[in-house]
Amino acid sequence: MLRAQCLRHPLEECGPVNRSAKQLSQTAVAHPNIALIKYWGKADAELNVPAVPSISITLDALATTTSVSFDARLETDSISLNGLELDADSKQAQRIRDCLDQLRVLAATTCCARVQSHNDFPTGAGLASSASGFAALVVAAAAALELELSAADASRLARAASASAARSLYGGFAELPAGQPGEDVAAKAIAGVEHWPLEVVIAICAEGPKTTGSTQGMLDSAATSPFYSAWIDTATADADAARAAIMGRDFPALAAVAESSCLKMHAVMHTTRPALIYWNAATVATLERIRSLQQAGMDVFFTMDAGPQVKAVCGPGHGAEVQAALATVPGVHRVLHSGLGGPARTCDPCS
Ligand code: 2P0
Repeated sequence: MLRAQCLRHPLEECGPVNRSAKQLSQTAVAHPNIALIKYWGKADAELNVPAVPSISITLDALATTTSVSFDARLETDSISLNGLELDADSKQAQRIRDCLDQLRVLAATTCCARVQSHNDFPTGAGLASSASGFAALVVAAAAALELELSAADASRLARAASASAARSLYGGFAELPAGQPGEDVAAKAIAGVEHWPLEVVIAICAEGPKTTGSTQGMLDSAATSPFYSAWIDTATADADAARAAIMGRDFPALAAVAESSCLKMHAVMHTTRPALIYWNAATVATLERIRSLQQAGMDVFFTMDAGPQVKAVCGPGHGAEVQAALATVPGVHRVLHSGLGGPARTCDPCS
């Protein structure tokens, strides 16, 4: 990995030699995405290349807003998340610095940055905060450095930091292909929000951060789950079926393949050693309630990630009824309702 570690600059120049701004700042907003076909497993752990294709929808009701200022007077990168300064030695801070380093190489600068990021939803609880976080970071930092990156280039940089972030560069429906070791893959758009305005209801089944992060969890799964090879072998067919269902707006077909992808991933998680069990009692009760809604003819299906929250994907216009039904499930703390969101973008002012 190329590095351009940050330095304090005596001449207070921040950027390529043809610019002399003391401070370059931009703010960006990005939304989390929910995978309908799940990413779990790496073809290349160092370059963070996924071993399976994944397909997602981007949510409009949740957002990360990130401001990045490259400042010649700084001696180190300074990073705050939800108003708290990150410990410079933490893995999270290192991951953010690595991502900034990639952008510094492209801009031929070694200036340090001040990063201030805020999520308007629970962080690290299976609501894809790393996806929206790294998408917003890449877009804000690239704009601050006046880099004109294509969405695919920004997606590649976000993927190197956190693979699910590659998908949050796009609104609506997005796909991140599987790659070979060393392959610098990017996500791409499949369809926009207007193609099929699905709704998502999120049942918050626990508020705290998760016990095992996805990055370590999926490495453990590859090393220990006897189901991992079957997971890899069936992923491409699942992605093909989901893509066709999305293009044809075939809700039952999408529901069948998305629930299967989710449950296969959790079967791999459950058979990992040590076992990755992200569900709690409210998670299971919510699944049962969604099954009842399906039996009553409602267009709804479930998906779950590396956390206890259940995401109910609903046909257009069905979200409010599903929200009311899930709000009364025992153990559910609260219920969020979202439409599909737009791409990661710069914003000034950001509401
Ligand atoms: C997904 N997850 O497709 C799956 C489903 C969690 C379960 O993408 O190691 O935080 O940073 O690439 O992106 C979470 O994985 O992992 C994830 P890294 P990331 O949404």
